[in-house]
Amino acid sequence: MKRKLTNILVTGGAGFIGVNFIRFLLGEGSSKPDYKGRIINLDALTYAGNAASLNSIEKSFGGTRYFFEKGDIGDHAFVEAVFQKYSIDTVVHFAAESHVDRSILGPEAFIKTNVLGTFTLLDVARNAWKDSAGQIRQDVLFHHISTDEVYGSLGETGYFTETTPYDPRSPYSASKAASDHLVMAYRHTYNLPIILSNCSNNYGPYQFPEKLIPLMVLNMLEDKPLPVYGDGKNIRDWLYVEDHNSAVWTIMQNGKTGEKYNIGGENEWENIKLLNALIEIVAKKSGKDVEKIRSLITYVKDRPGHDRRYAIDCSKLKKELGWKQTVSFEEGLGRTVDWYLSNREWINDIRSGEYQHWVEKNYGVR
Ligand code: NAD
Ligand code: TDX
Repeated sequence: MKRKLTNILVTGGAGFIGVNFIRFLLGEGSSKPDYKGRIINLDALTYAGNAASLNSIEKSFGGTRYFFEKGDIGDHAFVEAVFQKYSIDTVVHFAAESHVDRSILGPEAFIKTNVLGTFTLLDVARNAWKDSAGQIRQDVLFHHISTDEVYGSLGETGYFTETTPYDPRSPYSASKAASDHLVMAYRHTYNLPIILSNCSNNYGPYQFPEKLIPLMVLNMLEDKPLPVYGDGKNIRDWLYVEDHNSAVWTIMQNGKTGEKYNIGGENEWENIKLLNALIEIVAKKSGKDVEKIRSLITYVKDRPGHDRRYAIDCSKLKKELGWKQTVSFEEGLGRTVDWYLSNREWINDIRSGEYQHWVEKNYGVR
């Protein structure tokens, strides 16, 4: 049965990947998908969310194809009302607490949003999507956005595939793993039409400057220390955010209901090597002295339980659905640095709230 995909509820649409997803789907990204329907953005606007990131979308599509609803995914009555108000037929569930360091310092919010919040969304969908005979409709879709971190940590070799057993090791990844299991359980128990995707590290515009790449870019521009955890040899697999979103859209349109797809960059970097590459780019674009920036590198105490290596095998997605990455790391990092260089207002805005207070309390000024 063909999916409707006409009234799409995007949860967490004011956060990094969600903002980029909405811009992409409404034609403001660098590739233009063929989407004619509506987007309903449900976001609690936590420290990580910024509705102003979608000002141009609001201006062009507000009240016709774009709608913003401020609220918590864990609020059953509110989510139910949003489902009814907009006749939601599709959910893309990005909303989460997403930063590993914060989950180590304060895990509770991660359990509330990532586990209980996902449960609430699933349960509202299960009730809202019943047909007149009480059967769950199959022309709808609940797409759950997850992470490669649920698979644990790799040694020097090997890759995560869709059948790698879960082995989460931080409160963040444990909460994401729990949400993945709930999504699968709603498929098996209630026949809810779900799809799950697990992606590697994203980077690009609008990423909150608590994550490695934007934090380092801003600290370089502000002559602040560049804090490298442990020996700097942990490895991540990086993907430009627009490529993640084109994969999600491909899966939503053509993926098989009930399946799980890995999404990755096939682009592994040791943190310290990535940092050195980034220093070269920032120096070139900002006119700062490369050696002066390099002298800011500061090795600091390791993150507790720091996963050593992540690497995604995304061959299922490539072979079955024909997706591929389109933005090279050099190109993507260049675009990202350009964006942070020219969006000072956004940076000041997002840093001004609760987050800065949290950073200062836990790390001292960075
Ligand atoms: P983010 O932290 O930048 O944004 C999260 C958004 O969710 C914010 O706008 C926030 O206000 C909203 N939110 C948080 N709690 C909420 C709640 N209870 N109710 C409603 N809204 C709430 O996160 P991101 O980096 O954009 O990640 C989006 C999703 O992608 C997450 O599910 C994350 O686990 C997953 N993911 C991220 C990456 C990455 O590298 N960033 C990689 C793989 C998967
Ligand atoms: O200051 C830092 N210094 C440092 O060495 C920071 C913030 C990070 N790091 C290291 C830790 C990791 O090895 O850089 C690497 C990347 O760190 P993060 O940007 O915090 O990302 P990570 O922990 O890998 O998780 C990210 O990718 C998977 C996202 O935050 C998750 O939401 C996603 O699920």
